[in-house]
Amino acid sequence: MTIRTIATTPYDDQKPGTSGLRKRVTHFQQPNYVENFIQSLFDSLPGHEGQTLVIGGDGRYFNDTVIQIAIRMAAANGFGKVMVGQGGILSTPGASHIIRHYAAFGGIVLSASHNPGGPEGDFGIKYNASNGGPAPEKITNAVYERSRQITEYKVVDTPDVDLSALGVHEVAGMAVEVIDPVADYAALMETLFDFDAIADMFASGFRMRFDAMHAVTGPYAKAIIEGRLGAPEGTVINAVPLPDFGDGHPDPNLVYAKDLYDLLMGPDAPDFGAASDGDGDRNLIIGRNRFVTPSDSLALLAANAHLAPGYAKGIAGIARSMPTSAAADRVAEKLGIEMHETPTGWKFFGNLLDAGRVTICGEESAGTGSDHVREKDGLWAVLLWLNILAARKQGVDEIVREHWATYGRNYYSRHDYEEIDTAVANRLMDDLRAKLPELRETGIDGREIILADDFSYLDPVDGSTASKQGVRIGFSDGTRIVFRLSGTGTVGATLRVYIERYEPAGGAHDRDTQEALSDLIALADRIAQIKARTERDGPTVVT
Ligand code: VG1
Ligand code: CO
Repeated sequence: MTIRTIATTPYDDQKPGTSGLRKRVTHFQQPNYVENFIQSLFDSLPGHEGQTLVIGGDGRYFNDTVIQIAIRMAAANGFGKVMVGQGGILSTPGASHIIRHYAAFGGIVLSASHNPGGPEGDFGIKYNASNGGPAPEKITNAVYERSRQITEYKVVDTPDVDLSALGVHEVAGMAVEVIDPVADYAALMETLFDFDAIADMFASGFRMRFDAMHAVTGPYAKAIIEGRLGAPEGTVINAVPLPDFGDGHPDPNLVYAKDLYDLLMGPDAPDFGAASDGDGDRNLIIGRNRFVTPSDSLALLAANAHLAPGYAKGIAGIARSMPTSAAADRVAEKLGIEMHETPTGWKFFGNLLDAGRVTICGEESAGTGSDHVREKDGLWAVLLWLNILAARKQGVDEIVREHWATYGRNYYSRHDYEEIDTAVANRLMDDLRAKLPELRETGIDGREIILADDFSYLDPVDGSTASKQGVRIGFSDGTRIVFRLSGTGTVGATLRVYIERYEPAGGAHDRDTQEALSDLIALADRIAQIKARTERDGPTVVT
């Protein structure tokens, strides 16, 4: 089989963001756009010859096309073997586990995560390294540099591989193994959690709804929750991954999973509700009459993890992204374990996890995970919750209230202004940065500001740094406002404003979140002049 070398010209916009290269499908469909990026990636991975590459995706539109391209290019570039999920399916945490379990060189995950799919939607390509985690910036920067100079790519001329059935194929001398996307992952979950206790809970009438949002978690949740744990059929809804996610927006938040929220707040609410996103790494947790904010969920999972067999020995430490609330910090303090604050994006947790310094990590954007893989893991969070509910024999609401009574409550909300003009967004952030010295000096409304900076991170494991990771303004009572621009959007800019207020143990923990934060929301607008500059009345998404 001859390897063909095809001439190409570079694109100047192949810079991976918070989580891979993410663009409109139509953008990816430009001539050689996919090939350029994949070749730039392979060119930036010394030592890949003869090694195993894992490939899979969340089933969105264009997945099938890109998987075949990636297989042909992997063969031409000298990989020894490709492992690909049946039907092209692998969740992000599932792919992370496969890479680790089979000691693969790395993996390509095709997903734009929570962004909408379909021909008019978004597409994305992520690369995960041999530890199973998202490529660190060292690699993504190299890929970007390479993509600006690329002149040719390599490919073999072979027919499409049939991904519909399990088995091994050969593509130009390279083995392509089509694997069950769920089996290894389900087995891993069984080592971490007390499946018998959870199954008993379902057998005694515990009711749950899991909304897979027509995305990748469907087959995983069906096999584990209904299959192994014996929840009644119909517990998992929207379980078949569709190329356009059933025309939905697979982002498990209070806007796009509103039906689930309404069900859990309604008269016939089940005990527990959960959802996951496009690629299966996020989770939404709602108890009967109790929405659990992701930041609280991180703190609660860390505080109760020892109730699950996989964490019975306790956890080494916790890490959270900077905009995530400080609720988890209080748990770490009480447990006397390490606590780390990292920039947004799972790639920053990898070194801490590899070094064994932290066991549980989380982000306010509904991502939680542990050292079992190197990605956030939606279903893992749901199963840990179920394990905790089974062990404590209490409802979600009761557990959350007890947590606040012990640690205090961090009222928390994120306000997103989506698809705003990029120039306006950049100016807003620049002006905000320029204002910081003055704010530190004078405070605001007579309140002392103890922190006003643009977050920089020094990785304690490898000494790498990341700067300009978000403007934070903090007050002495634990109140904090954070401003940053999204790195996952594909149209214009998205401004994220994160607002947090701490109410100590014994304080008023029953207030409505938006009401409890209303003065800070107004203050954020005054400091950054958001409404005036964006010409918007308010945020497009409130979580
Ligand atoms: C968002 C979230 C971040 C998350 C990232 C990827 O990034 O804020 O916490 O890690 O999405 O999640 P940004 O830059 O738009 O704020 V996913 O589920 O897209 O892999
Ligand atoms: Co995701």
